[in-house]
Amino acid sequence: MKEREFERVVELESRKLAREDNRQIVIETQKEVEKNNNTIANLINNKLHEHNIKSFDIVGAIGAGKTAILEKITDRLAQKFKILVICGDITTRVDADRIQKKNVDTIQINTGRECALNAYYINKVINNIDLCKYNIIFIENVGNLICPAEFLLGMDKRIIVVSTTEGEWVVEKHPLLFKMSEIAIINKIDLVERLETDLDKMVNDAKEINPNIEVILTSTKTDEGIEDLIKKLNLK
Ligand SMILES: Nc1nc2c(ncn2[C@@H]2O[C@H](COP(=O)(O)OP(=O)(O)OP(=O)(O)O)[C@@H](O)[C@H]2O)c(=O)[nH]1
Ligand SMILES: [Mg+2]
Repeated sequence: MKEREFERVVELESRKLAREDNRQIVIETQKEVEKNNNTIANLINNKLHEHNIKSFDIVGAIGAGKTAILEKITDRLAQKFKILVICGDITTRVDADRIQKKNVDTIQINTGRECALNAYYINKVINNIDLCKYNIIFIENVGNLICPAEFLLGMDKRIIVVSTTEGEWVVEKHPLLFKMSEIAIINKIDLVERLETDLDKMVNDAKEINPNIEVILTSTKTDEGIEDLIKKLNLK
């Protein structure tokens, strides 16, 4: 799609997405938001492909270790690739500051009352940066296992992160995001004996919900699984 046409469609879609009125309209708009969100997400994805950028949307429970995993993988990849990390958080830029220490560019998006990033936010970022500077984009979504399911962000792959501390039922309780993800990370496996979490159940549940999902067990404390995760990103 030509640059100007792209801008026009996104502008139109974005305006619809931003519309908010009374409660009745909000409900109607939420459906509209989902529809238009995916249109914008597709446009974002096309634009990233035009620039040969590989992209990943990391979702997961609060405190499951999304930022810790990003710190580990950017630390290993920063010498070889030009990386941008976009972090979503309600109010702070704590996560972006942590990742920036690994010598990669970061952008923090504060969502205020919203419990997930959406394609509209990401589109704003994409339109304001020089995409030629990057070959990988990671997005860390706001920590929760429900809202991000509604909003695709135009990334190539979605990675879901849960950890042993959330208990062995966390996968079966949140099937939608596991269905929508290509890679599932079960983090904090260094704690599994102490917590007596049934790791096999978590792995089996993920596979049952989505037989195509790659499940990787990691610990950012012992580095177990981190190299395996990097291989599965298929970056070459
Ligand atoms: N034991 C253990 N602790 C971990 C591991 N990974 C992360 N943590 C700890 O878990 C806490 C939360 O980690 P974060 O990386 O901030 O988690 P997050 O998912 O980014 O959290 P939010 O962005 O707030 O949702 C920190 O205290 C980390 O040190 C792990 O593999 N093992
Ligand atoms: Mg984080």
